Amino acid sequence: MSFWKRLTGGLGKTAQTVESGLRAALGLSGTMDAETREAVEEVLLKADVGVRVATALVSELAKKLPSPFTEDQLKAVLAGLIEARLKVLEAPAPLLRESLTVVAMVGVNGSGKTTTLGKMAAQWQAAGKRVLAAAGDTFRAGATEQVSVWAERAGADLVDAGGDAAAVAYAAVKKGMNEAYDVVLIDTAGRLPNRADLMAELGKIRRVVAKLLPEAPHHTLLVLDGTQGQAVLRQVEAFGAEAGVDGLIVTKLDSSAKAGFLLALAALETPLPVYYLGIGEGVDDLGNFEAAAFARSLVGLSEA
Ligand SMILES: Nc1nc2c(ncn2[C@@H]2O[C@H](COP(=O)(O)OP(=O)(O)OP(=O)(O)O)[C@@H](O)[C@H]2O)c(=O)[nH]1
Ligand SMILES: [Mg+2]
Repeated sequence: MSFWKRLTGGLGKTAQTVESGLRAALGLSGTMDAETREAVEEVLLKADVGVRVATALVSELAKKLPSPFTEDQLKAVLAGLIEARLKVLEAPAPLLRESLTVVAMVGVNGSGKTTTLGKMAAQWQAAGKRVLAAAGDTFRAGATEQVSVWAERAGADLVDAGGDAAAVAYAAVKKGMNEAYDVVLIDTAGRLPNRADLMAELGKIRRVVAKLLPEAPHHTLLVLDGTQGQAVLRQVEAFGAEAGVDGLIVTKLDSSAKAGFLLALAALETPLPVYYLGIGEGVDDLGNFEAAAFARSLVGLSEA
């Protein structure tokens, strides 16, 4: 099954809310009168797009929709408006460079860093790349075991050098350079951005890695738990500045009813690209973010 089809299933909870809400709104008058506008706005708020985006979308809808409008027209116009807004989140280029690419995964506890690292490793290995995973979560008991299981499943190699996270990352990048790997994927411990000591550790990882390879880490990806909705905006702000984050991954969209928060990510002053979406716990439940597919899935439309 295509990732698009699975995305539609993956966004199921949010899409159900949106679709049934839109249908109810449509049942009111079939025009964008005050009552219908309010009902549509409420649907969008339930999907957690945020107040400003919801208000803006409703007035854009009112301008674009014929009067009266059909369900198909409502969905198609809304999907188009959402797609236009989400476009800024599309990744400008693939993560991998021609030569060794170092990618660090960061985020709060339990956001899906290790799982996503495993899925990425598997995709790249399957594409013929040589992937080295670094067991850089030296805090949580069982973290090394977890990343080693994922590495093995992916057919990737693992560096578990002992010492602190920076030492592990250093050893991994060194091995990656010496042995001509394509990617070094660094797992890190979950941390709250208000813990200065833990945030400093991320800085240390970056510094030691840059000693070996000046532009490394080439990407620092903030992994966001998609079930948290708008709450992740604070994480984007806090990690962004501190940790040199240049891209996002959104996980657990399959269990989220708030997938609309991507519109809030897109509305930030400097939006960050979304490199991957996680839609399950399996190794294949990872795909690239595409604004059009996401927008259509969100309003319950089939593939264009
Ligand atoms: N449904 C669903 N579950 C996911 C997804 N991604 C991760 N999970 C689950 O979320 C839980 C946490 O995932 P981890 O990968 O361990 O998260 P982490 O960020 O590495 O956690 P810490 O290292 O403890 O900070 C696990 O039970 C995963 O199986 C996803 O896309 N969908
Ligand atoms: Mg982890």
